Formats: sequence, structure tokens, C-alpha cells
Amino acid sequence: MQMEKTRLRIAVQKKGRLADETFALLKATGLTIKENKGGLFYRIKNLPIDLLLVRDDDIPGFVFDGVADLGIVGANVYEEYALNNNNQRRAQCIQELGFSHCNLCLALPNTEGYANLNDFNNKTIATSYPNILQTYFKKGGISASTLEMHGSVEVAPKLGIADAICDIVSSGATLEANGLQNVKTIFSSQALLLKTTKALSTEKKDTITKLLSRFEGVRQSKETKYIMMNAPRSALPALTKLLPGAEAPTVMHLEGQKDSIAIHAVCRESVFWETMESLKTAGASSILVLPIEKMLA
Ligand code: PRT
Ligand code: ZN
Repeated sequence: MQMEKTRLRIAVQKKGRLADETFALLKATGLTIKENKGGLFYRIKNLPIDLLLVRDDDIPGFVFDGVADLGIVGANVYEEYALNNNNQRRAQCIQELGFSHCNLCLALPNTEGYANLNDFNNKTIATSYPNILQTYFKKGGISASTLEMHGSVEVAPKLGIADAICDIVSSGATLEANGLQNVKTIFSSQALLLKTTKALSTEKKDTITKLLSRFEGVRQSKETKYIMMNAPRSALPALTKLLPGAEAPTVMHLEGQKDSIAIHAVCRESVFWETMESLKTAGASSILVLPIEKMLA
């Protein structure tokens, strides 16, 4: 198969829990996606990029083999694939994307007591992640069997086919609905950006550089806020100290008010109500906190 030399190919989940946020991130990055209903590819109109729409389980392998140059997938799927292949087929992880956070947890029926990890010795645990689980048990010196299941893992103890489960937990509602208790988080996951280790053309490398800088801009603009307030000039040193993660603020004079100033600053950390209250106590008034839509450092 002749791979396109200039258009970057990114493997993304076609449908599922990762898909919505993946598309939201790509759109926030300024990509204009031309959807092709039922097709394998979506073409990006304003950058030389094609999206390859697949099941998430195929993404680590496709990126490793160079079928896709980049891929977006959960760390749980990436790790399980790499361990299942004795770490011989590990694509490069180049960025944590900060969405699809979840945990891989060991859970027991509520009726069971739990003291420590040794309770899992000689037990059978149903999971879709046998390699992550066995690697974890090996480190802890635990000897247990795994029952590999794909889907509805949480029903295994009720069916009497496993003593416990090891599954992805997000809100905990699924465990609760099935009479299970979360006793141990063994792996924390979020969406990752993978890159192939195969050689890439200069055009593709340039597109990746541009994309990474835009991802970083999206990440920063999510966390960063623009804050504005009025204050007596004498309060400036105290207010500057209170501004979370701000560079030197812009100070402007207020027409007709000799001793008052307006302060504007970009805060690279969340601005909480507590911070605003402290600013007010230190003399600020008319405090406004605004979101930043785009940032390019
Ligand atoms: O069809 P395809 O193979 O592409 O998708 P899939 O069905 O294998 O995966 P999908 O779409 O369900 O999940 C994709 C990825 O989203 C996972 O690999 C995780 O990285 C991430 N993710 C985030 C989750 C969850 N949250 C999640 N809650 N994946 C699964 N769940 C399931 C979990 O398995 C359990 O059944 O949700 C249930 C638990 O949720 P709570 O909220 O009740 O605790
Ligand atoms: Zn899957």
C-alpha cells in the first residue's frame, strides 16, 4: 500500500466515549472536518490531515505499524496493547490530552470484606485488561487468575464466574448498581496522543509541529483566564501578589480618578471565588474574570 507522503493521518475513535472529546479538541484546534458518512476517512479541509476512523483497540497497533502517523487513544488501551506485545510494539506517547480521565480499579462484591491486596491471592478476576492486571499483581507478589471478558465485566461475580472484577471506573455508578465496591485503583488513564516511530516526511513533521503548538494553545486557553479589576494605586503590590500564575499585569489609569487604576492580567491558573474575595479584601472592585478563546505563545 502506498502511504500518502504529505497528508498526515491521525487514527481516532469512530464512535464511543473518546470520540466526542477527540472531535471537540480537533475542532478547537481549528481543523475544518469534512465528514464523510460511513467512510473510513474524514478529510481536513484547511490542513494536510486525514482522520482515520476506527475502533479504539486498533489505534495503538495502527500507529505502531505506521498505518496512521498519530493516534488518539486511552492510556488503558495503549498500555494493555503494549504489555500484550511484550513492549515490543509500543508507539511513542507524545502528549497527555487531559480528557477521558478514568481509573482501572479492582472491585469486590459489597458482601466481601477487604483488608489488603493479598485478599486477591488465588482468586479469579474478570477483566478486559489482563496484562495490566497481571503486571500489577506480579509487582505486588500476588498470584491470581484472570478471566478475560469484553463488555459487561461487572456482572461476572453475580454470574459466579469470577470472585472480583478489574474494570474502568468513572463515576462509580456501574459498580454501585451491581453491588460492587471499589477497593483499589491500579491504573489511572486519560486520552493520549501517540506518534509512530516510523520515519516521517518533512511535510508531515511540519504539520505535527503546528498541531502540537495548537493543542498546547487549546490546553492553555482552557486553564487561563483574563482578569480585570479597578483598585486604588496603593493596593497594586498586594493585588499583584494575589493574582494566580500571572505575568506582570497591565496597569491603566482611570480617567478623572487620580488615585485609582485598572489592572488587567492573564492568569495561568484557575481563578477561584476565594481568590476573587481576597482581591476584594485587598482593595479591588469591579472584578471581572473572562475566558480566553485562543492563545499562541
Ligand atoms: O467501539 P470501541 O472499541 O471503539 O470502543 P469501546 O466500547 O471499547 O470503548 P468506549 O468508547 O466505551 O471507551 C473508550 C475509552 O474511554 C476507554 O478506553 C477509556 O479510556 C475511556 N473511558 C472513560 C471509559 C470510561 N470513562 C467509562 N466509564 N471507558 C469505559 N467506561 C465504562 C466502564 O467500562 C464501565 O462499564 O463505563 C462503566 C463505568 O462508568 P461509571 O461512570 O459507571 O463508573
Ligand atoms: Zn474498544
